[in-house]
Amino acid sequence: GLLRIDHVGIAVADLDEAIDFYERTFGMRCVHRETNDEQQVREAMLAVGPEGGVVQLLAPTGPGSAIAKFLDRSGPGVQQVAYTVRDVTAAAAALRERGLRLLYDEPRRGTGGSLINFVHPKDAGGVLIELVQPAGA
Ligand code: CMX
Repeated sequence: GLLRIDHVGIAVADLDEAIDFYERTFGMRCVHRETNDEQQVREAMLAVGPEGGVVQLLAPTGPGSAIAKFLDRSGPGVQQVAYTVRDVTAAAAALRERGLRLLYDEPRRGTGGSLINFVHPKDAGGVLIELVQPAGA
């Protein structure tokens, strides 16, 4: 099952500008940055207070990126809601059994060495859902 909300992912055109906006405007703290070549994103995790969860800012690294496509179609905004799971393979299998389309046959690498998969937004009320099995879980 789902353990908690892992993060909310927001597509942005310019990562540094967006980090600056969240830090200055809301006093949030950038706690992690990385580039994920497979997903073609540069990303940053912004913490909300000491225990208020995190917002993930996602910027495309190339025109073929899912984030580039999202920005072209919808402009900047919420692109995904991510849930933490203990076992992404088991969680994906359970949702597949309930008739949902998962985007990957096998989990791929996400933030900080996590393992991830996605539910197609058309099978989840128009929301792209990410499943995240944290590294070392
Ligand atoms: N949220 C809600 N709806 C979305 C969506 C999103 N993020 N992305 C696409 N859609 C909708 C489209 O608007 C379209 O709707 P209509 O048919 O009503 O116009 C429909 O889904 C299908 O669109 P599509 O052109 O077939 O799909 P795309 O090529 O845009 O791909 C998706 C959509 C979800 C398969 C693709 O974005 C994907 O593979 N995502 C997973 C990977 C990803 O998002 N990586 C970036 C984040 C990396 C990370 O979190 O680590």
